[in-house]
Amino acid sequence: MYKTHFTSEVTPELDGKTVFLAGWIHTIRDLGGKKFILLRDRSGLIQVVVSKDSAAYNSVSELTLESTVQVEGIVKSDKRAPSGVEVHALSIKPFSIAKSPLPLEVSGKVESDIETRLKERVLDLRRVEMTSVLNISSEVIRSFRNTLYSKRFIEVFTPKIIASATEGGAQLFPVIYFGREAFLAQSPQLYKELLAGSVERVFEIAPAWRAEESDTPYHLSEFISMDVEMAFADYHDVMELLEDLVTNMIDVVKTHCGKELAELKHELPNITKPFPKISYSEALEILRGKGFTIKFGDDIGTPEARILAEEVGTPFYFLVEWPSFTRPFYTKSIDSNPDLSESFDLMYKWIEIASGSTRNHNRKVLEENLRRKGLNPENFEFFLRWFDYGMPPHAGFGMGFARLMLFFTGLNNVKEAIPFPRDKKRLTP
Ligand code: AMO
Repeated sequence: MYKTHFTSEVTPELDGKTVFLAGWIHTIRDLGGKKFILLRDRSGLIQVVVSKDSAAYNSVSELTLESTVQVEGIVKSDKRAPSGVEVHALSIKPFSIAKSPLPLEVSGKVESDIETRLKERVLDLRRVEMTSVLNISSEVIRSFRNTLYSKRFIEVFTPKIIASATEGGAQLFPVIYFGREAFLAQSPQLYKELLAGSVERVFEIAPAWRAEESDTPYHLSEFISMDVEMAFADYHDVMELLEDLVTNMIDVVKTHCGKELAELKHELPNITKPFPKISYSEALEILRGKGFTIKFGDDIGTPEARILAEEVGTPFYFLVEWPSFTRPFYTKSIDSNPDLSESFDLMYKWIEIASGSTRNHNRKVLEENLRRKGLNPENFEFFLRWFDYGMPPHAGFGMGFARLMLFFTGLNNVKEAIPFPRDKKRLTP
């Protein structure tokens, strides 16, 4: 056992007790014959005092910033210490002495650009800000799972090596599968639908791959997709579910991550349900009123979404009922107006963080939609044949985890929000 406590667990009540701590040398100062070490672990920092007459004193001289050590020491409650408590070292055992100087400063404010930070990522992840981002990420995922479990969803896993495109063909990564062409999944779409056709309510948190050519603050070539699929439900039902998921996450992060939000100097706004809904057609009207030339079927890009976000005035809103031909083949059209679909995007300001729809559960219509998109229904037989055997009406959505984290952390770039981003030019670390 290397440690008896995390540094955050060392409280004044432990005064006089011996503890074993393990972590990294955050800073060292030499003051009047005593050395003061700030020892860091994932939970925070604690001051370790090493006096000249202690056995630990000699081992301190070789310690560099970011070296890993075990400290055995006695807890002393002391109002002058940064956390009201400090540890007087009995012995310090180094595990790994870090090279000096460091390629990236871990303590203090980092002025490095994002390229350097991603290159020196493991040091960057040790910074208090990035540790906060990772802690918040974990709480967001925990909340997502808990809300879904409470609504009788089960967590599933779908194949990531697949035979055909689901979201439109251009962005697939091919792989060679025993001499045959296959692809990395862009989405669990078809498999989550089939699972909902068996067990009604499923979710998956898993990577998805898109060969994204463009380098934007919102695109990764590998991203974590939070997918939900629900039988006997339509797009209104899953939008309501999405509202519950997001507002519960906000409550959880506010309750459990106060320290992390403070480290990031980020405040979460109060969000109320339901989120505003703007139909695609209304959005066109608003944008035309603001001088945009935009016709039915055009995408709503970032400049347009910025205007809409301003108009709505709340961080989250839904853009609903997109033109049918702009959505994937599995999307259901509105019965009374087939040019439009039962679909939505959840927007955080100008960023699309989730998209979903009611799905089509009629085989004939699915085949027609595939043909209309220039795709061969025969290649989708592995999916379509199950629509002959009692597919329920169903709906669902996919949410981009890194984009969602922009809201929870106040960061501006998805590459900062996840530990090891993949993009066109980045395959390591
Ligand atoms: P869509 O293609 O809109 O829908 O993707 C769903 C969500 O995934 C996120 N996302 C990305 N995040 C980072 N980098 C990318 N390159 C990237 N591409 C997408 C976005 C987006 O809203 N099968 C449907 C979902 C469904 O209908 O259930 C789908 O994949 O936040």
